[in-house]
Amino acid sequence: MSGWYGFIGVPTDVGNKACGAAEGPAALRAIGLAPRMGMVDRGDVRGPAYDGTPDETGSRSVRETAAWCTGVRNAVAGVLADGGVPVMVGGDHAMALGSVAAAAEHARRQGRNLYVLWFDAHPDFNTPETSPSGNTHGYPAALACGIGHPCLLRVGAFTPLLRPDRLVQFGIRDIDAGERENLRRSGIEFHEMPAVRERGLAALVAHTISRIQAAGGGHVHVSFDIDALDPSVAPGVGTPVPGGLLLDECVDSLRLLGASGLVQSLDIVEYAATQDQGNRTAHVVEHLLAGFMAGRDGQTALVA
Ligand code: Z70
Ligand code: MN
Ligand code: MN
Ligand code: MN
Repeated sequence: MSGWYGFIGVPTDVGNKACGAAEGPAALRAIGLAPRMGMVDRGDVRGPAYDGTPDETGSRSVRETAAWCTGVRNAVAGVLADGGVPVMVGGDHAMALGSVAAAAEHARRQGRNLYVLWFDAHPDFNTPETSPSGNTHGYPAALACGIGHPCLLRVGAFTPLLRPDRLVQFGIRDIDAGERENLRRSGIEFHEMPAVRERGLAALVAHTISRIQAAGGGHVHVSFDIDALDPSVAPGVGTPVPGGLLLDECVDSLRLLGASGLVQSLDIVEYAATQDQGNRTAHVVEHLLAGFMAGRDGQTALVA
């Protein structure tokens, strides 16, 4: 398949300083990720520092999160407009609001439906009312579906950016009580780990791809939080949750997604380099990307 990949670094911990994701992109540049994988390096998005002071809704760093997401939105829009596949490397998952905004605007211009596939230990479907922490990295999936903090809903050109029945989540195993109620009310399809174990991740993903194809295709954005993986595979994350996905099933799933030809934008987020054991998790990021690219380019993944 033709096309090129634009690497966009998003070095921020704006969704929760303790997640330690701000140094992720630099660590991935240090192993030469973009050139080694033939990606065009479009540089880093820049933005303000985390501010832990809660606002009147109890949310932290709302203005800062909006600024980062606006920067991400512009960078992603630039790669899409130039005909590339933007690969956003984070950095905190709050940035996904910017990616989804750009994907939604691009899809709309092309007359396509937007779908988002979300791989994560967490649904990131909190609103200020349900969030136990006020951390904006718990908000982005809900914001994409049009619910949450009004200042953040204004990041995109319109809201909702995404129809709730076009969001599918995989690998979920840490849900807050109010967040579960939000998911239920919005009718989100989310596959928790017992279901993933029973049916198989790649089979679930293949089923989702078929469903999208049967509905006429569209723009699929994949938002991959590496804490979806089991901490024994990917220790370099801020909030490790046991009982997660294995590397092979994630690589297989990303290969299927690449091969589907539907995926036009990809986030790989929450790499906390300071928590990594050597470069283990950095290489996990490389394997995930290699799987996606191999599927898309119709080749076999070859990573040392
Ligand atoms: C929790 C919250 C979260 C990432 C933790 C945690 C959300 N549900 N996301 N780590 N990446 O505070 O909303
Ligand atoms: Mn985070
Ligand atoms: Mn997560
Ligand atoms: Mn997340």
